[in-house]
Amino acid sequence: MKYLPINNEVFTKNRKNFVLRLKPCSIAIFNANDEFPRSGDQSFLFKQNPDFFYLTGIDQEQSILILFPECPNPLYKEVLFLRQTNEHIAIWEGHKYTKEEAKLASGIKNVYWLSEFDVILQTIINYAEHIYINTNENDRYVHAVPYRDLRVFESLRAKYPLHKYERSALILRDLRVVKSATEIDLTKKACEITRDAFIRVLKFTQPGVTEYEIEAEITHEFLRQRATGHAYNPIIASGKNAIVLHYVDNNQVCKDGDVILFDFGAEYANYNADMSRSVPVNGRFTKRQRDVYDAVLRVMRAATKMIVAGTVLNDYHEEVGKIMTDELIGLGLLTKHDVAKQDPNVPAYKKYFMHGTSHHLGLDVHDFASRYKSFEVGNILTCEPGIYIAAEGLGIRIENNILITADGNIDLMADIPVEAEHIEEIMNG
Ligand SMILES: [Mn+2]
Repeated sequence: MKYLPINNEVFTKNRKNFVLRLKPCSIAIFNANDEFPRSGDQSFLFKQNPDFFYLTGIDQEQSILILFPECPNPLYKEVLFLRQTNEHIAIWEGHKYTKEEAKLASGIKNVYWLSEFDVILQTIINYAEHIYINTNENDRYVHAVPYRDLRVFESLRAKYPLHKYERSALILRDLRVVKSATEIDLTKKACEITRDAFIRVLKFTQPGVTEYEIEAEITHEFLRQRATGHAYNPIIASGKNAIVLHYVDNNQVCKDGDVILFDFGAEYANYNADMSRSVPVNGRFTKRQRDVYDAVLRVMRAATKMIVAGTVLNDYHEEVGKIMTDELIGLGLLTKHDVAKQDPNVPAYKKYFMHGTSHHLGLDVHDFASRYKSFEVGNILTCEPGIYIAAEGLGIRIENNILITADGNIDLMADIPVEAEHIEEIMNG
């Protein structure tokens, strides 16, 4: 891992909060993510399962966690299983956790090698009534490939058909959405690295540079500051490419007179930043670009004010839609007549602003949370309005990350340049 060690108290507390919500007489089993094949004998760079990391701080493949708070044998109330390393693995793959290191990283006292898992599980599982399994319940994604927790569930159900199976995801959905002080600090760190990469890019950008050269600058800044890498595939979309919402080709030349839309963020210690900015290639917005830019910024400012405890996501999106509608009328993109005759299910503004304004952010970039529960203190949300005008080859999005506090909210990206003049000043400095 490139990131610095994290105090294990946060993971110990997460496990404590999790087991408090289990039904009586329950055992919960969690698996690390699979290693995914890339080609030949290669795997993709390992990425830990976010729930597994949340509960253990262990960032290594083939690891298993058992939580059984009422286990009659006190040795097995909290057990971590790890892949046993050896000289061969050390030489070919490098360092893996020792038991001592894993104890220190996770705060779990009982650490065993993976080879002991089946025997230990068999000695305790029949004293439990419920077995909690960690299914991936993200409501925006359907997994075509059965992941490790699902495969373990199939084999457990075959061996232990009469236990009652339960869903860990319901508990984690409510826990993970409220961020602890440590999680907030790690997210802030990801935001700081992202800020530095953006400032670097502002100084680098000029007519004739390519989108991939800009991407390389960002990656350079991320890695030199201990980020694992990008939180998601970075979008470096100049001119009309900004109309493609998930443009990741990043292979065009940035032209004089165009605006570039950036959407990138660093991943630090598995926590993510998610930032968007839109800047003029030549360092000066045209009048029209500036008008659209300022409209998006006003919408972002107004929307940010609504990101407070008690707000419901759907109502919020509806309100932002109204504000955006007024701005689009101001820009001459919509008329009052268009709005008067609009289908309420597909409001007219959607032609120019087709995505949502906010999502939760955390161990997942689109973090796991209920869409129907109102915002709470400790939530981190993005705020990312945009206006995309295909006919003008212009797309502008601005996105900051907002932490909800007891007395309002804190913009975790408040120190990242966002005013048009400030951006122009840095680009021409
Ligand atoms: Mn986002």
